[in-house]
Formats: sequence, C-alpha cells, structure tokens
Amino acid sequence: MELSERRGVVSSPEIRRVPVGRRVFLAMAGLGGVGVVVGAKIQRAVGSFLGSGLGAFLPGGNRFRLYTITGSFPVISPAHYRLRISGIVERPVLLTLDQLQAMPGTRLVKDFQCVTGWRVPRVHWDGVRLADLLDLAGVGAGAVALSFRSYDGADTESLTLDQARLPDVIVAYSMLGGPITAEHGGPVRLYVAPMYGYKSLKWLSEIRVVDKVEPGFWEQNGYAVNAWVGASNGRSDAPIE
Ligand SMILES: Nc1nc2c(c(=O)[nH]1)N[C@H]1C(S)=C(S)[C@@H](COP(=O)(O)O)O[C@H]1N2
Ligand SMILES: [Mo]
Repeated sequence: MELSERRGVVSSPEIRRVPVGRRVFLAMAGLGGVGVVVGAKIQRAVGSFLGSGLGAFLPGGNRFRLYTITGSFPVISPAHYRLRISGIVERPVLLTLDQLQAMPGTRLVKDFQCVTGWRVPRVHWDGVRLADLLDLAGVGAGAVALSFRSYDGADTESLTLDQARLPDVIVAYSMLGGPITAEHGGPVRLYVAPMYGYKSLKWLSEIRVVDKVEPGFWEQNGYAVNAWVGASNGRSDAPIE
C-alpha cells in the first residue's frame, strides 16, 4: 500500500471511508465534533456482533458505544493494513497484519471502561504487547513517550514509555472473540487495559517514539493525560440517547 502523509494525516486510496450518516452521528456538545454512533442502521451493519455472546448492541447496559471523531470510519482490508513504528528508534518498522499476528501474542480478558460511565465486562482481546513492538524497533536514547496516529486522520494518543511497557497494554487484532470490525477500529487498535477507553485508539496507523508526551485529541479536549481508571476526569462526553 502506498502511504502518503499530508499534514501528518496518513491516507491511501486503499482506505474506504464509510460515513455514518446524520441520523446516527450525533455531534456532541462538550467535545465539539465528537460523534457517538448509535441507532438501527449501524446496529444492522454490525449485526454479526450479536453472535458474539455479549449482545453488544442490544438495549441496556454492558454494550459498546461506537465512537468516531470524524463522522465516518475507515475500512482497511487486512491485506492492505500496515503498522508503522518510527521516531527515536534504532530500526524503523513497517508491519503487515500477518507479520503482527506472527509475533508472540497475549490474550487478555478485561473490562472496557469509557470515562463517561459505560462499561463492558470481561471483553476478550488478542494482540501483541506494545513492549514487544518497542523491542522490535529498539527504543533510542532520549526517548520518553509514544505518540499514536489513526487511519481516521484525526485521533491521536500518547503514553509514556513506562505506561506502554505494562503487560496489559497491547496492539490488538482481535476483540470479542473475532477480528476487530471496522467500526471498532479494525484491523488493529490499541487496547490500554488500565486506562479509560479513550486511550484505546482505533484504526492504529503509526507509533512514533518521541522525546516528550504529546497530549492526544481527547486530552486536548479536557481529559486526563494519565487516564488510569478511577482517576477523576472532571467532564463528560456522555452519549445522547
Ligand atoms: N480513532 C478513534 N479511536 C477511539 C475513539 C475515536 O473517536 N476515534 N474514541 C475512544 C473512546 S472515547 C472510546 S470509549 C473507545 C470506544 O471504542 P468503541 O468505539 O470500539 O466502542 O474508543 C476510543 N478510541
Ligand atoms: Mo470514551
């Protein structure tokens, strides 16, 4: 896949962008432009999900809300997916999905907790520890933190190197017992188990090793940079339902 970078946005003719539509994209008051996708249309689109055993889109609690900042989501085929590791590294890395999945994997069964209060218990995740990916690229002198970019061209996130090396911080390719769907950030998203959901950046395109923490999209909009579940986060992006 030819990746082009314009103003830091990774784009490619291989990436299709599916608009979620006015009816299901609700602009949020608090965090301008942030959308939470709800509604029948999307529920049908991800209907396969209902077979996951979690009943993720049935009315009531214990279900994921789909988030997208942009009002659309990128659909990236597994064959065209690439993960770039760049910045202060000894060996810049460009991985295919096959190469990522050939690395030693980690399985986690953990709750997913959005800062707004919704929570999905005992979600199954598979992926590669971020620590292992850092070792693959070799972190160089002076490195302090990671900056993450998304194929949506909008979301960004950060972790310190110490946070990134925790054993329950993974680059995930499976969620809820199957490949991560496009709506949930597939083929590859972050899963930062000890932190609120906004740290689990979807459609992960690039991990940059940097010399200072660069607060991501949600942090620039008021959320805590260190998003440990349980920490106080002072404001709400609660979905309108
Ligand atoms: N690229 C991207 N990643 C994202 C978001 C987003 O809007 N865009 N929202 C975050 C938030 S606030 C949460 S709670 C989770 C929600 O994951 P889900 O959409 O799979 O339910 O994704 C996180 N990762
Ligand atoms: Mo969230």
